[in-house]
Amino acid sequence: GPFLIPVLGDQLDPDLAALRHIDKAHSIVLMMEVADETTYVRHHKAKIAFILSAMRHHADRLRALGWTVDYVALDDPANSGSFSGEVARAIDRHKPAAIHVTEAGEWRVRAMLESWELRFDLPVTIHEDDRFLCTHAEFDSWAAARKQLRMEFFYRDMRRKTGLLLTEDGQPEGGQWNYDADNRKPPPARDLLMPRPIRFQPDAVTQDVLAMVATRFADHIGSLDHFQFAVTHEEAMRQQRHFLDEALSRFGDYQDAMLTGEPFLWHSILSPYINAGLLDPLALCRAVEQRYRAGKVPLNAAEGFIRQIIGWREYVRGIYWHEGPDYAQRNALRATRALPGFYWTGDTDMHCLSQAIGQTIDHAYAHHIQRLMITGNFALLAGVDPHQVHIWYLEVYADAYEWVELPNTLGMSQFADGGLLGSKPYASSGAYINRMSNYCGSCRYDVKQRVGRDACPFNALYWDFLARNQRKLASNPRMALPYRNWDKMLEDDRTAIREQAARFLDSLD
Ligand code: FAD
Ligand code: DLZ
Ligand code: SF4
Repeated sequence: GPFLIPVLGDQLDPDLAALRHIDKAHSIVLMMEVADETTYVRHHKAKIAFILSAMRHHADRLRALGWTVDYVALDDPANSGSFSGEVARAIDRHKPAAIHVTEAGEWRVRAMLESWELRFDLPVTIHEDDRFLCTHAEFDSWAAARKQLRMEFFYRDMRRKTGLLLTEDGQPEGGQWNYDADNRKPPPARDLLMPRPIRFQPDAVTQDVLAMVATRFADHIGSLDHFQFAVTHEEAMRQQRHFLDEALSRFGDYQDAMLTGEPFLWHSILSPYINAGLLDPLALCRAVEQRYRAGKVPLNAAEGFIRQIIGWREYVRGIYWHEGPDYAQRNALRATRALPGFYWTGDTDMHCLSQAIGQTIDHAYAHHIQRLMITGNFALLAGVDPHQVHIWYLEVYADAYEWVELPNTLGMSQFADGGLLGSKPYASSGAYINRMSNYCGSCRYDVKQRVGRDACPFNALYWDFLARNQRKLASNPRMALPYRNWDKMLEDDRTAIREQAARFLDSLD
């Protein structure tokens, strides 16, 4: 019999490990739209539409390359609803001699793939996913040699491994590894000439998917009215070139900036495509380096961007697999509050939150600082159960798969792993938001006040967070300064701040 090659929804790359060195003529590629994957969390409608449309286009691309593709659509009446169920049916149809598959991107699906050999009594080869620079073995040996797993040192190794932005004698370009200190400029005034991502018009395939998603997932979060994602490799490459030409040069400067009504700024909007397999992250980094070498973009932009991909992206993946399936259950600060309802509607007077959540509902997108310092920071300060925060992020972003979302959310943003990813919690009062955005100017709250009816809620919540977690955080040297400031405050002020926070938190439930 032939080889059966299941290709999952985030493996949309014709060069995928399981497809390489295998004889097309004696193989059947199996692609499956299944209910389980669309509902294991209640994904944003646009995320589902993006993935299913990209899968359908990818099947066509593989066929054009000479593969036989067996494609199971979500509304196929015989659809069993799960990967394992569909592989079972495909085995009946094709009587394969063996299965070849590329490793999955999360523990849940990995367990399924590992069960197939026994369950189907067929040889199953699980190929390592080499769309990543750092193998599991390399990460594990890097981690084994260290007490602290700091991204910065991992990143330097990845620079050496790829040769990206190195001089001929192996030194970092410009003399420094990291130019982050140059990348914290507050936003410029909003103007019409700012770059904006390409709006791809849905073709017939995408329109079919949009109609199906609108009815079948009507009760999931999110709007389809603004759907503008690329759904093919060619389209994703157009967005990549657009980013390199229009936005990269100022990516570094404004990486942390936020502006009312401008969801995208100088960000690339490439993560959904990279994660789904439509774009090659290393080729993208080489293109960025080439723009720098050609004198088209400054070093802080090129280095900052490359660090996000070969540094952060590879590092969080390493952490995810290194820490094991129980990582998702961690809750170092023992936070238990339910996620406030406005995370599903954007309906709050806090302008920064309504902006970040509103654009998430519209576009299944928010950039890094919005995820970290607006929605993430608020949940951290309010003491929301990190598992609920994790599920929300996994649902609402088009780029969210557990391997990348979980360490960013649970670790970096909620400090629920006790400080594996970040050496201190990303907690801040309104002052940071006011410095990096123009949000506070259009807010009903006053960012300068700590107590009273008009006080910005982030302020009292920030001090209340510190006070609440003093036992766990005060010994952290990087928290010494804020705790000194808290201890210096007058007793009455401290009491008023904590009462203010308590009243606000009560009003959330
Ligand atoms: P740009 O700002 O243009 O950055 C370029 C690329 O760098 C991104 O496309 C992405 O591939 C990579 N990158 C940047 N930061 C990170 C990071 N911290 N981890 C991994 N890759 C990174 N990213 C996801 O891809 N999926 C997620 O589910 C996800 N969840 C997140 C949750 C939280 C709480 C936080 C704080 C961050 C999360 N990130 C996630 C990281 C980051 O916010 C997104 O990668 C980025 O906003 C995507 O938009 P962009 O393509 O315009 O990125
Ligand atoms: C996220 C997602 C969704 C919404 N739907 C599908 C699907 O119908 N079929 C599929 O193959 N993959 C889907 N995915 C992506 C998978 O959840 C992803 O491949 C797994 O999480 C493994 O990493
Ligand atoms: Fe957000 Fe506070 Fe600024 Fe309002 S005043 S936008 S709540 S930080």
